[in-house]
Amino acid sequence: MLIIGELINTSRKVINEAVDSKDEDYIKNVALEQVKAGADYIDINCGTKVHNEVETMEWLVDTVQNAVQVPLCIDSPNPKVLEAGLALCKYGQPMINSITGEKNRVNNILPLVVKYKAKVIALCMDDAGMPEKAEDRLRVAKNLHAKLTEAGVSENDIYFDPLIKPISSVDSAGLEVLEAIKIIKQKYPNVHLVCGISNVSYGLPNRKILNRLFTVQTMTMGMDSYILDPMDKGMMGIIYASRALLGQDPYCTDYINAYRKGLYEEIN
Ligand code: THG
Repeated sequence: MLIIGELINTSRKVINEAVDSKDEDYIKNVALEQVKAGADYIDINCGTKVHNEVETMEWLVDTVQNAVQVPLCIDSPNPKVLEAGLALCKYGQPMINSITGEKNRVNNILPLVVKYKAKVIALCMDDAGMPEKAEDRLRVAKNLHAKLTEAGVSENDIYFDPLIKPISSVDSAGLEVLEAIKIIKQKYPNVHLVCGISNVSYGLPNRKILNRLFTVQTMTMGMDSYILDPMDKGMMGIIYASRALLGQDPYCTDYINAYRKGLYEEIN
């Protein structure tokens, strides 16, 4: 299970302001708090900075690494931004977020995965666009699996993202993702599955309940990594409990230790 902390994203107003004012202390603190809360990787996304995304990524990577010594998840569709971030990564194995089945992205990003020996998030979309059905996702996953493994990428470094769409726009969006996880895991038992969970609840009230329940449902189907807010102690409790219930936490050691450290919320 990898927890990828999502909070350093310039689509969030607080981060956008900290980047604009070069507030290093603010960014460092958000990185540190996420690691203390249990994040294994820190995602860095400055996609809203269309005119200086490369420079912003470089500044954020350096700033975060001045606060924490954890690996980073460099989040951009742009190969130049990815390479700028990767070149500065100092701690552990970096993660590329993301490649897709689109010709351009495969041509430009696959060489970076190999060069930096990175883990890679592979979005289940291609030149045909966003997937609808579970089978559409499997088709893209097959194509990407072939290209990645032929290039020498180990299955253990591949994280398929089925792409979560809001259930407020398509009733069956959640169900198709659950089915996709099942059939991708059936075909490729050694790859990983990851997602940004909060898309599922977009446009609806009381989003946390949907995000938390969908985390349990996707874990049950075999998803094993999440891009989320690790400071959400309710969510972290659900993840620790769900791992233990699914037999992924021998002797419930992590569940107990995280409880003792106060890493998740107690429910009365
Ligand atoms: N898959 C992959 N990468 C991703 C995503 C995904 N990267 C970006 C995103 N989705 C995950 N990251 C975030 C970061 C912040 C927020 C949501 C997802 C966030 N959203 C606020 C909300 O939902 O209410 C709105 C922003 C605000 O604070 O103003 O904080 O799916 N591979």
